Amino acid sequence: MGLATFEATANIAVAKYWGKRDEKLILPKEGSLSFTMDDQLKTRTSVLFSPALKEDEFWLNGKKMDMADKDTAERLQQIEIIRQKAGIKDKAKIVSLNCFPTAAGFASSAAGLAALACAASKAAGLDLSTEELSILARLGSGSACRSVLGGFVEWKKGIKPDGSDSYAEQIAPASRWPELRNVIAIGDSGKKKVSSRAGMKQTVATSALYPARLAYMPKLITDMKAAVAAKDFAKFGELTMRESSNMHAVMLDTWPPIMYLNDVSKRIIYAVHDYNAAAGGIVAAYTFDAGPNAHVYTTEERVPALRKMLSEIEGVEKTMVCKVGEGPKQLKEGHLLSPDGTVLKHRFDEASGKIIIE
Ligand code: 2P0
Repeated sequence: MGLATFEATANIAVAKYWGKRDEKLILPKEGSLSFTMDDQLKTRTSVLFSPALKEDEFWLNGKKMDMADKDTAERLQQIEIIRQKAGIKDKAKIVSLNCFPTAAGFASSAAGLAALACAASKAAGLDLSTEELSILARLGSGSACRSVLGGFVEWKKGIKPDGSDSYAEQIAPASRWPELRNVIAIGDSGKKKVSSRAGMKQTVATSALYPARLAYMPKLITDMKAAVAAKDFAKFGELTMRESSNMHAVMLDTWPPIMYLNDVSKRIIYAVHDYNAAAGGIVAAYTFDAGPNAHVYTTEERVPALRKMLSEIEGVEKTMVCKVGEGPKQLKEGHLLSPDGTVLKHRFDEASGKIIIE
């Protein structure tokens, strides 16, 4: 009980979550599948529960957040549940640092809220199952429920109104497909115009194509799991690209329309198809989230050529290569605050990829 620090990483979905059946409990209309990424896309979060604290405090990327803000309060609803589970009344101090560009289509909220579930429950003296951690993380952000596990992960939509059966499970560990890579092509790291939360709500309310998407997803998930189990990249790749397009189609069909893909994204789509045609089969597969950056899944031996091809596309500013990651880990040192509640001066040094604590 007291202070705990965890790191969790982003996950990039291949069968995507876009739409809720319950806004408060963050229950999805359909299941989804993702790979958890390695620690190049990570959040470190330290949590302290202490009777000495007068109020809950949340620091994100070095800035104290306004706890009266509705969005912040919603995202932190798991803290009160953790207090109830632990039977404590202590206030919490949360310090979180994202080590990658926030709000640019990277699922920074997923890594952050998964790290929060792990750190806060441990700091409160709880030893929770991955199902319980996944449910807590889900209450902060849907996709976060998948980041409490490493490898290939399924978020089961569940059918119960209380959400107790809506959590993530590992389908295969990272070691199942160790040669799988995500080559990320970053063209625009600016803040997105429509948040995922607002965008998906609008899609559910207005898109005439959305029911067709929901009807196709159960088979997609079955087929995708089979393709991963067989390590059948060609099948996995085709399903991944078609699914990305399906989600972006319902986004465009939303009223008013939502468009996360830009001209750079479209150039990448065409270039990957040309690349696959030259290779004589599907060896690279793009997927785009709620942003214009491409996540191009491929296998290790293809990375140098694919990375070169992507970096030469007009508008691509940076590429990075991620492996599949192992999931959250607890840190015994490198806390972002001290046991007396002092927030330590900290920053992410992009050049070295390290967190500097002074
Ligand atoms: C996903 N996305 O499956 C999909 C693909 C974006 C596109 O999950 O409202 O930040 O906090 O539950 O999890 C982004 O949505 O939304 C997302 P909330 P979240 O990764």
